[in-house]
Amino acid sequence: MEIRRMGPIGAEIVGVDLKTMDEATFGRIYQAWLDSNVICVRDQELEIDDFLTYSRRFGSVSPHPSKSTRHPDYPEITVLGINKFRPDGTLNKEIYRRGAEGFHTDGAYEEVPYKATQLYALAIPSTGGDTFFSSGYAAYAELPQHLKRRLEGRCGEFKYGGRRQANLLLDEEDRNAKPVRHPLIRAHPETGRTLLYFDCGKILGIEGLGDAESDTIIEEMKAYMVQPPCQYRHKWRKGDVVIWDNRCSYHKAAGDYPPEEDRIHWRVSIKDYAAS
Ligand SMILES: O=C(O)CCC(=O)C(=O)O
Ligand SMILES: [Fe+2]
Repeated sequence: MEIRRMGPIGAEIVGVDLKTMDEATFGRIYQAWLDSNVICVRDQELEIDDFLTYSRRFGSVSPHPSKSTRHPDYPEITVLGINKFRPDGTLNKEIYRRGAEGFHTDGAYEEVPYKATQLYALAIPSTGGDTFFSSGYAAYAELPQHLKRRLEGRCGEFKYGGRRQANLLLDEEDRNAKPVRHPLIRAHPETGRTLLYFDCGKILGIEGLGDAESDTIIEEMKAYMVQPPCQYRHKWRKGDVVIWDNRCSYHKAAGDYPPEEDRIHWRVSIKDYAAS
């Protein structure tokens, strides 16, 4: 097995079969993931059960609240990119552009947010459809002192769909979940490194601040989410298994591939065993 760092974040792993690797090999993969925020294992041939078994090495697999996009036989699997066209032939943008509205972290609306998200690429378009990643550590490091001071010890309030109420992928009865609170500046539970935990598409406001200041600071934080060179652009190949750490990274789908082509992934949300 070879692990190739792609820069300050992102690593590509080749020469391993995730179905048969041993514990020591998984240990190296897990460490590369902690070191790189996001990793891609290339060239895998997996059935759903193989994908779930591998995913469970990282934590417990938790069904996504969007019920309409779950796999019919495996609720813990979300399928990205299917049923893109409505019966009348129009493109459903919620599905086609899922994850493309801005850099975000998955599951900030959960009491215990997802530790990781993992995707397995089943079909890849001829052009476009990349995924962009950036680092929550770098975002924190570059925040100006006045923002660090204002945010230290404060929580954000988060909800699926955020201030725009972008919740069309949820069933109607699931749209009124209570907002949850998370500290905006925190240490990563495994690496100990300090990071900015933030998602402008899910945050409602910053506790203890008035609406105007909260909105202003949210706009300011947004500007720090992508810090070149701490970014990685993933160009998908069929058979890729990509896992990102939602605790210390942000990501965004390009949302730009030819809609008539397939771009299909199995996707799981993973929580820490201790937390679930
Ligand atoms: O399809 C992608 O590239 C990523 C979509 C996304 O944001 C997610 O699956 O959480
Ligand atoms: Fe996402």
